[in-house]
Amino acid sequence: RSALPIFTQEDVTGHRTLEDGVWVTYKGGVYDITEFVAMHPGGDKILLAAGGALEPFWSLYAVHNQEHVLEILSEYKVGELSAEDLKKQQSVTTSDPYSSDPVRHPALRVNSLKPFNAEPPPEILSDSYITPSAIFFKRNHLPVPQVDPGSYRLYIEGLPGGVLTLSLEDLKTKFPKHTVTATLQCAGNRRSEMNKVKQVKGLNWGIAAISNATWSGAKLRDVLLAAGYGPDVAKWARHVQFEGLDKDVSGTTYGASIPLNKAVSEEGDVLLAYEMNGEDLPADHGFPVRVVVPGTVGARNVKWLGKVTVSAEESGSHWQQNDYKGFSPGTDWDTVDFKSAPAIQELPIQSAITAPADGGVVERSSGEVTVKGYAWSGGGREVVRVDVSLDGGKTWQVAQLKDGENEAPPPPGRAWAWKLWEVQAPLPPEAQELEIICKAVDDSYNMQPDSVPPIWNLRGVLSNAWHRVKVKITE
Ligand code: HEM
Ligand code: MTE
Ligand code: MO
Repeated sequence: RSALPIFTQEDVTGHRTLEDGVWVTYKGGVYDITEFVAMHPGGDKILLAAGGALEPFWSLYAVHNQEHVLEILSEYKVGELSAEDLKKQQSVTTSDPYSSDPVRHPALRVNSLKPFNAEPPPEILSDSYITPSAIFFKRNHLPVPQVDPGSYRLYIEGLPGGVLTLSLEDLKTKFPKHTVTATLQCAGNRRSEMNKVKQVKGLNWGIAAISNATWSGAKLRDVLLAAGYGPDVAKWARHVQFEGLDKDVSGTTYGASIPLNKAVSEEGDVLLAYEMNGEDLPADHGFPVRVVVPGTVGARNVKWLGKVTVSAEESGSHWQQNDYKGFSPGTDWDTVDFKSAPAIQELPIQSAITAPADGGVVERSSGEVTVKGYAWSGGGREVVRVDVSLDGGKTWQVAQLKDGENEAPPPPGRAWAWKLWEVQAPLPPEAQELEIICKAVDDSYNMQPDSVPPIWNLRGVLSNAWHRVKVKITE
């Protein structure tokens, strides 16, 4: 062994600032990296590891798995970690919280790996009314929890009858099975267009943080009735809270809530879903049970559902209180007051062009162009029209809307699924370039705003301006 001194974890933890010195550990060595902090190519992120182990960070930022990085580190070695503390550490640092995440389809465009966030290529999205589960967009805030379906229990709380506990089997056999085709959209869909106007905080989603699936499960309404929901409860209760089984390092779970009325309404179609597209829910989409709240922002469709609570209050979760809210373009991070804005529930009218892709080309010889896209509105409002322009908005034509092939037309107020649409148009003879635009209209005559700046917000949510793509015409 080297002649370097032995330190305890406590010694290392005592060095967490530039004043006291910055110490870290790596594979049982103790390093005083105080002098290196200012030289670090990755900036002051390095201070996150101060007083602790480098391994968890380096497994996240794989750029460090190189010889020259280890050489730099070795210059700063001051000692060894005591054998006892090293052993304790190894049980923590060798376990990557994301190591049991499922395998994903390589076609997905990854926005962040840990946690996993990805969207399908847009041109694939519009090729099928029902999005295959493997390429359905995935939005996780935390590692995917592994839930054993046999011992899974769902707790329904806050009702006069006390806690109702249901197994997966109970959910499948004690309540009628309902199937709903519903589109899910993340509040951050199309955030990248807001980012171009002025920087926003959040994952840089393109136009495909939206997908459509059939969901089957018990109606939340039926389960709440079985748990004792009735007119007396309606007098005081206002919200239904959901808690996921996915946890952060401090044990905090993902959570959200929806208005009570949506949850108990016969027409709300809120499901405790155990199937997606006719199969068990995939791990990424909430196995074994997730909430599906048709017409409502993705964030309230809680996956890996552990608990349902009927309450006078909204969920206290970070994602209900301090995220997923809209603000004025004039509000910045110094002035924002999250309490001043309501949590996003129903989403506004939305549409986007999936083909041709922005920056693509069309050949003059083809004589025409086919434009495709999706359109959807929140709250069960049906898309009734999509207007498409090939000349930057000077002239417009109406796109052909398509429901699913085996889908009956939705009852009024319950249009939960998107419409795919298509326009085939001759190429304008003189044009060298097309600026293609789409905009949708729902049955309340809500329309999309024409540009991003008036709806820009610091969090980059609710990005639903007219979608514009430019394509070149090649001779
Ligand atoms: C990049 C060294 C700790 C985050 C780098 C690079 C080096 C380095 C040499 C450039 C690698 C290359 O491009 O070839 C070190 C050393 C560390 C340390 C010696 C510990 C003593 C950390 C920690 C974090 C971190 C704890 C995060 C919590 C990053 C990031 C980059 C980076 C994000 C990439 C920056 C970019 O892509 O522009 N580090 N690092 N590093 N480091 Fe570290
Ligand atoms: N539920 C849990 N438990 N954990 C999460 O991170 N993400 C939410 C929601 N439900 C999330 C969750 C968000 S922000 C969205 S947009 C949708 O799940 C995405 O659902 P999907 O991954 O099935 O597309
Ligand atoms: Mo989301």
